[in-house]
Amino acid sequence: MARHLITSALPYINGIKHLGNMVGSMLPADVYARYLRQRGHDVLYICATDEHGTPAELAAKEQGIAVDEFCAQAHDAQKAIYDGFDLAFDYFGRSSSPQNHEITQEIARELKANGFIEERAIRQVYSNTDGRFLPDRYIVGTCPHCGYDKARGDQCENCTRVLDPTDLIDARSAISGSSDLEIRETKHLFLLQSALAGEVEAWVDERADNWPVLASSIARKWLTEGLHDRAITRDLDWGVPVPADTWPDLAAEGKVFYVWFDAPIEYIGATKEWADQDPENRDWRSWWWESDKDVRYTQFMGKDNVPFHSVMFPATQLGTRAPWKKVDVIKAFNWLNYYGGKFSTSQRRGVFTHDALEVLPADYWRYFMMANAPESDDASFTWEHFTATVNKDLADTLGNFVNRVLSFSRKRFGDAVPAGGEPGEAERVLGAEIARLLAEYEEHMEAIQFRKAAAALRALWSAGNSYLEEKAPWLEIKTDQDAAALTLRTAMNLIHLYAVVSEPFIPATAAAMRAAFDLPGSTATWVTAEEARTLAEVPAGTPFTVPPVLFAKLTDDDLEAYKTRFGGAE
Ligand code: B3M
Ligand code: ZN
Repeated sequence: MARHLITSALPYINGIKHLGNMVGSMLPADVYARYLRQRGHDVLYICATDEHGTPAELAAKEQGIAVDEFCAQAHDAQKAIYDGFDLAFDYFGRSSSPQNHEITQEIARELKANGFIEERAIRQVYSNTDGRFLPDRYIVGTCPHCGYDKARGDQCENCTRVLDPTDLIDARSAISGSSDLEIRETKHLFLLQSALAGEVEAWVDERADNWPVLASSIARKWLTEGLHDRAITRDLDWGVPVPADTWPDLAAEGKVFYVWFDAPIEYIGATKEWADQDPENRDWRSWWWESDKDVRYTQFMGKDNVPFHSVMFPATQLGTRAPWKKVDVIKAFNWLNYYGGKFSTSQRRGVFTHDALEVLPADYWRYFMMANAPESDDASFTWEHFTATVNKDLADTLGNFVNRVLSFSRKRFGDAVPAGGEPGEAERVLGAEIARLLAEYEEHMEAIQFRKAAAALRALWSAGNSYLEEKAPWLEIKTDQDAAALTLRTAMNLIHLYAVVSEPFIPATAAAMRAAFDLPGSTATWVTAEEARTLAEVPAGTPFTVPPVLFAKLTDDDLEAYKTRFGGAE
């Protein structure tokens, strides 16, 4: 069994994330990690809050608290929400950790020793009104490439191009809105990406063919545009300080590393945080050393993050000349829109993760989001689509099946799986269909194709319904008790199979389904093709209980209430 290192893009510390953030990073990573664990692989799923940079500084200022205190609180608030979504991280760290400081500084020293970091005097935007240099996110203006008028100094979120603040047309301060800006000279560290371009390109060529096309096309586009040297320090109070032993003058000026320099390094930093809190995890480097050929590293992220992960972070890693493990597969996502427009954190448009959990339990969201993941294209969230999907797939196809089978059997045969009857042609056909669909489901999960995997899972649920309708145990029971018992026992075996294989998508419901059967000693975490064909893992006589309704059916009134509460549907 392989070892799988999995990371999802680090949620920025500032503000609660919306469903669009969740669907493109943490949730799919969790679904994949759960699946691989169930298949018996050794999985390490690492994530963290991305805590440095200006937005954190400003948010703290606004709340009148110190920035470290702000980050500690915001980290806990985000972590609580992710627990609510049942995200089973092996570790959820913080990019402001001492471990990340140490590793980031070490990597910078190595890059310098290898000639890939250089000190340069640059002319930078200074805001007279704000009395400070303006780091890139705090300059806004018009994108020179696509004309979008709210482009930030580091990246245009419309065309995803990476920018330099001085590229912007009609630049203004995002803090004060002032355009009283001037250019002043100051020294910064530059990562000489141009010197690493050939190596990065060779590295991308070697593996990008195995990446889903969204990620490989963005990486290639970026390489074609050319790799430029980039400033990797900023004039901020909050961040990983430039190490004084290596750059005493810049350290004295209080320069810190640019947030996008230390954030990907936190994937490594958080692994060390994980190791430091438990002596059992001390071999953390074995997850990150290239010589450990059995580790397969998969990253999950929204498409705007791809350039940093496919090119900039690999350049950083390559430039150290240390054998850092580099990503094997980048799984990227398009945007999830809200009624055709963007989810927006600043305008509070859309559904935010804490509100989502207030409305309905995690599994409703997890299933809907993954079944409609923006994999090949942007996708749109609407409450109409959400409620229709919940009602059809979760309430009718899965939930109703489970409750109907278990309640009916209890009423007619009591609290144990009924005995009687011998599997016949209908069960043989069903078993073959279940085995075929299970193989399909596995294939899509291995390929990290969530929409297709969810469709296969839904087909597994539907197959149970078709079988039940065809056999109609409520009619069989009138003439042939054994026939009805066979049908119900087979259906209960399906429920148990659903409990096992649905876990990556709907872990809480899966646990409830599994707990319905009193099967001591049943530790299997997956279903073999043979078990799928025979559907006999839950033998006659197994005691069971009827779980409470698994998924509530959402009414027209619910739909209206959601639309009123969340708006944006006009
Ligand atoms: N924090 C995503 C963002 O804030 C960014 C991801 C970092 S992954 C190393 O846009
Ligand atoms: Zn643009």
